[in-house]
Amino acid sequence: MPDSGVSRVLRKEDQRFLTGRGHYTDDLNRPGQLHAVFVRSEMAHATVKSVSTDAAKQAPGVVAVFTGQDMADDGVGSLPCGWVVTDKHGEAHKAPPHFPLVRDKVRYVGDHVAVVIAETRAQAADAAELVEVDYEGLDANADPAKALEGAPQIHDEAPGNLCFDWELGDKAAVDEAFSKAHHVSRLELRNNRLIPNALEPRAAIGEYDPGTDEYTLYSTSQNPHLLRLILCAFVLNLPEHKVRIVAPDVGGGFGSKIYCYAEETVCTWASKKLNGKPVKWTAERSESFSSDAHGRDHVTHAELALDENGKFLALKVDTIANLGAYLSSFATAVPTYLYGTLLAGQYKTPAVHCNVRAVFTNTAPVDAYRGAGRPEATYVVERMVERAARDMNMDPAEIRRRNFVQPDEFPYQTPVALTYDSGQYEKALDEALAMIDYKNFGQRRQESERNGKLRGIGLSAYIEACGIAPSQVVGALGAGVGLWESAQVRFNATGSISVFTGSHSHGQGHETTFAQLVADRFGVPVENVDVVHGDTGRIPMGMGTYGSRSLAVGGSAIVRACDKVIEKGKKIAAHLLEASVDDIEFDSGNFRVAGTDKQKSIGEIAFTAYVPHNYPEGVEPGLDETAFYDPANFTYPAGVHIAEVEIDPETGTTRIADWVAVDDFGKVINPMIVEGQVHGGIAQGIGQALLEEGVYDEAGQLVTGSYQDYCMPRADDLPSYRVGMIETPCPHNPVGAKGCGEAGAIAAPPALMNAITDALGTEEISMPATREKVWRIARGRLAQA
Ligand code: MCN
Repeated sequence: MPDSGVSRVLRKEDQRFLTGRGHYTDDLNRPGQLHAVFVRSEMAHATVKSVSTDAAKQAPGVVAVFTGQDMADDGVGSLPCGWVVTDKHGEAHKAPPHFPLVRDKVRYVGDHVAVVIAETRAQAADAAELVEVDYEGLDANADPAKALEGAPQIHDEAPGNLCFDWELGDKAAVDEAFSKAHHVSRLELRNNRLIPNALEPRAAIGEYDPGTDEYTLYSTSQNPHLLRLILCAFVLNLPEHKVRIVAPDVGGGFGSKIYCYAEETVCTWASKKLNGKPVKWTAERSESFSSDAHGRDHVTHAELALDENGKFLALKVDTIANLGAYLSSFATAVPTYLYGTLLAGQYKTPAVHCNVRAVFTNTAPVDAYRGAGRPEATYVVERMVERAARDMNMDPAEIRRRNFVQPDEFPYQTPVALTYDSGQYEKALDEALAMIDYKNFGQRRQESERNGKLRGIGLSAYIEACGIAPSQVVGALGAGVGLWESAQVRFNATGSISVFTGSHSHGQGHETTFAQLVADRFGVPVENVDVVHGDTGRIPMGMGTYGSRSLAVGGSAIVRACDKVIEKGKKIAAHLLEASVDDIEFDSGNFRVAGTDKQKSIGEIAFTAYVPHNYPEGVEPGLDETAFYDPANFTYPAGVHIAEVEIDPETGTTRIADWVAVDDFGKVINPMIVEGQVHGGIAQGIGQALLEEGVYDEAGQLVTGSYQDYCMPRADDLPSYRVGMIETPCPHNPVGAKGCGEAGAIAAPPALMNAITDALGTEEISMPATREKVWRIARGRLAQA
């Protein structure tokens, strides 16, 4: 029996990852390669009066020094400036250009002023210090809340630093509901800026071949095909067939490696300038802090209107979203299509209105970071719901239960554009409550109090829209683009199978789970299946990995391609078995004439397909099929996480006493990998709630530019999670799966903050709930007692 299908198959990729044999971009060295080091702005905002490169050019080993003017002279364009967002006045978002090397101004600390290219990295780094930049300093602003209030103007193209003023939902209906409400709960929330910290920093090698006029870019990209498309169509203006992008093993991305960045663009362009010498760049960790796209950074005022029974009548949300100094590739989509649309949560709130003003500040660009918009939305909804329960003296589980969309109400049209496909929200809640022994929480709280500790419990009933992005749905929202995925499934003559996917695995274990999917479909051992990804030279056009789309969209494309292989296999089998195609059934790896024991294995059929001495007329040789899958809808994973904390008022330490998660990812292919995804996501969510914050000072200097100041969660900050799962299959994709890759990061912050605010007895604490903040409040509470 094949060991495929739904099972805890150990990761195939561990063979190389756990034995140190992975091949990451920085492991690659091309013959004759040179090294690039970027001269970065130390100023948050300044006019660049001149850049003197003479001394650097004379330094040992230096081959070239380039500035923005050199790129401008070559006609290099702007990096991409976001999906189109049409604001509430019908205007497209303001899209000031973002050149890979600056031309006149720097706008954040870390901005790219020049690049030095030398024979060794050390030589390039030494010479970079010799580049003299004459700056005329300008006032800076890093605070999104101040950006619209007379802060220094950052781009001429965006008056008042406003990129767009966008709304979603029926404002009149919301106002009407508020006017009749029995109770209105209010909250001011700050969703703290996060700095992604993948294990492997970004890296790139650009290599031009003057003989063939072809470019190869090795890059730590999550989506090599999209990167190629953007580079060719918008930035470098190259013919796509002359550009190959290879994203080999990539050590984590969490969204931060989706974008088209300055560095890879410069390496590709510079290699041609240098007559085909490969140009390599690998970020230092401090460069990652200052110039990877950051995440979150919202300031929000929210109000929830309720009737006397705790039923939600309407939700009103007003958000300022920080986009940083320039638009990163997908930045505009995050606080709009991925945020406003999720504000209904799991609830039947009849009216929702959301207004988002997105602003420029003198900070690193902000884009998608694990969850991207959906953690921000869930944070608003779940903090708000908990607040309302406390205001109305209701049980937080009960208030949710009263408002959940019920299983028989799907497909459910929310007031904010999305149509949820399926779910069992109450079932997840009940299981989570049982797992954490909710009904006896009061006893545990008393016990903690006897020991001088404060105990709290917090719920988070999250929903997310994964499987980005159904063309129909995002097209209807005005985004103008949709995202599908491709797959090619090739049976080789000797029976092994090569699967080529446009999804990219950078920690998610696709080489295992996609192989399981195929092995299951064909009834063959999982070892027979090899998954190839991350190389535009080997794979049909693809769209890459983000938005927990790979199984739901990429996996669906694979299943479609498998089904085409089976259909063709039936024709060959019918010929060999001298039967009608309509009589051939395929099951467990064999093509059988229905009702008989006449059969051929899929291996025999593959061999016949390539060695066609006995081949059906009119059928092409080969067993190699391609499919493109554009999803009909998002998938809507959902679940309930509950955190229980115990706070020591003497030290401000928050101990996570328990954590249960009951998630619904539809059909699960590999529970072990899925649990790992949930664990990792929760760790990131706990990091956001307790420890992490990207901080700029008033002058726009990054205060948290290293691990000394930016606090990542460590093993002893994290509890042992208890994970449960329920399964409501996705009704519209052939796998039945919903995405799992972001759930933990979405669910965790409100669960933990609800628990902490429950323990402290106040909502007046923002993320991260550091020891100092907690200590001050807890001490104050003790003093009052
Ligand atoms: N899976 C499954 N059954 C399901 C759903 C998923 O077996 N019902 C499996 C999939 O086949 C895949 C994994 O779980 O092996 C994650 O699948 P999916 O939810 O489709 O997410 P993606 O593969 O598209 O990964 C993207 C997602 C995102 S958006 C971020 S951010 C993130 C994440 O995955 N970044 C990660 N997890 C990460 N994990 C690691 N190690 N590194 C990152 O950078």
